[in-house]
Amino acid sequence: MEGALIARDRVGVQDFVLLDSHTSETSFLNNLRKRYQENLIYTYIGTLLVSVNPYKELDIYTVTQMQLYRGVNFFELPPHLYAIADNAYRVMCSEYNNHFILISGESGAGKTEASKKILQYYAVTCPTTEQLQIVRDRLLLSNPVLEAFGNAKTLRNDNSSRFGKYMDIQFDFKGAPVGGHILSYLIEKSRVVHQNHGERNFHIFYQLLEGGDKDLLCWLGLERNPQKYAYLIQGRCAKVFSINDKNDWKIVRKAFSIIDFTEKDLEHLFGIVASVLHLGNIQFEEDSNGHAIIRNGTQIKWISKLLGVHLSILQEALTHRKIEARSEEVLSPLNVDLAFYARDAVAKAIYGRTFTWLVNKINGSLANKDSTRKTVIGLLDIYGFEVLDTNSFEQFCINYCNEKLQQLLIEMTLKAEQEEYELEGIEWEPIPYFNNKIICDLVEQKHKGIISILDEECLRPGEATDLSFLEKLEEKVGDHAHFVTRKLADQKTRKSIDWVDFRLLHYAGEVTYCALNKLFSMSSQVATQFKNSLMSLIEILMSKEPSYVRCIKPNENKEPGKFDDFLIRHQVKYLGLMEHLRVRRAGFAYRRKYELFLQRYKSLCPATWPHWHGPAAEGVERLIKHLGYKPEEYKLGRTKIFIRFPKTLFATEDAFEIRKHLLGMAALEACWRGA
Ligand code: AD9
Ligand code: MG
Repeated sequence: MEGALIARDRVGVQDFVLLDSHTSETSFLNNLRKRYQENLIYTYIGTLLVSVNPYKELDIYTVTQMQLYRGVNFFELPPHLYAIADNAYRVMCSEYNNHFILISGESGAGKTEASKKILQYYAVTCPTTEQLQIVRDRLLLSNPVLEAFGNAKTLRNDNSSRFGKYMDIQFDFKGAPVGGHILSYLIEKSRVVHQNHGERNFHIFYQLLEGGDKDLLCWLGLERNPQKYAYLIQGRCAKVFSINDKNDWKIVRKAFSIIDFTEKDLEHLFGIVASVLHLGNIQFEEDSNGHAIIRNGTQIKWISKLLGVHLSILQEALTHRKIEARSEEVLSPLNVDLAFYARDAVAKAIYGRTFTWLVNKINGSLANKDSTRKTVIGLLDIYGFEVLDTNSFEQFCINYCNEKLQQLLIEMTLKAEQEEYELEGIEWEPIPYFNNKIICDLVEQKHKGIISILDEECLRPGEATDLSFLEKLEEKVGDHAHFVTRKLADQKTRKSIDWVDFRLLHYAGEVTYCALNKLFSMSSQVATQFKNSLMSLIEILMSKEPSYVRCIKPNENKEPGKFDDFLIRHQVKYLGLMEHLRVRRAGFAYRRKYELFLQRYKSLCPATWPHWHGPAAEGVERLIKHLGYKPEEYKLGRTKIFIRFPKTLFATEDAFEIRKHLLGMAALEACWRGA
């Protein structure tokens, strides 16, 4: 018993619910730190998994480990992603219902890695046939392709997802993965034409230049050196120590061939990637009328060839805009500034559409055509909450998305908890918690929310400006507790206010968004579409059984083993982990189905050992009577035993450890005697 206690002291408890001391943030953090220092990156709060990014390879994702977790009850083994994955899978198979695993946390916390590990777990442990191998491979290989086009190096993460991803894995009645479907959310297109210092464009550009063979580059009119391309050098870090573009290119090329892309598809695809690079190098100059004309003819010829668009149409598109006058379309020439703007808009649009095409194409190859009923496990891996030096419309969308997921989690965990008590006939007092619905409403409410105000402003073409948008915001939501405007321009010294911003107090922290350069007023449709797609995502999720993984980023430097107390405490706070723990502990810290409880501890009572033949509930009653549980320590529900104090279960666990030890000795003794 002493041994068990010492071990627990060193490595902490594997379920926060079992923390002995009161539920203070400090003891929570101490437990997390202790475990992290022992490379134990996973800890439960009941059935929710908390994961702290180790920033180093751990030996816990081997096939042997996967097999260890396969088909084993949730709490029987140390906390792991595999336990979460396996639990969802087993419940899906036995109850034939749909599940999702929501992986959340800020940028760089480990969401994408977690989702890939879960997918690998299913690929390795689920039954399959030779025929289904291809589906399995495609599911796995869709990742490198989407990451090449949708991920990029940012200051926070060398492989940051710049799009949201929801992937359904479909299973047949035998539990074999037979297909999949991916929904993608708002790719950060602005990155195609602009990157902040220390950041890169999407991986694919660098992969193509580093890895593409000579003939391919020649055919695309590209040079190998990324420094030659304006769209690749703004962040001044084309080379990244942790990224091997050449190798990644090989992986992506191979993946393409498995996911059913023909050579013709790839020709088009790389042609588009290359034409984006050529576009970035197009320069304009002024003609004698002050109109923009294209300066470098070679680039535009390459684009025309690669996109298959006639040269004159392309030139026109970059230097003119169409306006409607008296129901006629008239071409109006652009000045140089607007032409640069048009060029970037074309590059972003091309890339955005290509990404959508890519997702559709992958979906085509993952589609399962047979019409028998399938169950699904959905994996949600969205870009994490982020605060940059300059936060624009895209950060607004990313952070709003995280706000929505937090809302979903709050509703579903609290709801599930309350329902469970109700279902089991146990009394329950709700726990106060911060509900971020108020912030979601601020953003999305009809007529009154920020997105609606944006829409309204955009219905006043010619009149609306970023400033008028901000004034409207101030008028309509100015006194909202989570909204602050800040007029940066000093009205006394400047004639006009030329830029302003507003600040939102998100659940995860304050973010100042700039409404500079018409970023906001040009994005109305996008915001509404994004809002609608999130609403339908939430609907999809609400119809499924949830599991949660909460990822924590341990430090800002991507450094292994460094546990930054301040940073982690902040995440523990805003992720609502303490509240989650309190809810778990308020009524009853621990609950288990009678059958499982009896199965684990039956050796502790002569009446139930080695077999109990009556109903499990009665067996449990006998067992806990024998163990001396006091009436205030537990409640018996309809199908489960609820244990109020962790120490009760601890004592039982310790007794079980000793018993196991003794039984082991006895078995050994019997063995010796037999010999
Ligand atoms: V973002 O919101 O897309 O910017 P994520 O997805 O949360 O972010 P990601 O999974 O990409 O973060 O993890 C960031 C990096 O941390 C990875 O590239 C790995 O280097 C590292 N990481 C994350 N999880 C693990 C792990 N379980 N084991 C080892 C890890 N390294
Ligand atoms: Mg990610």
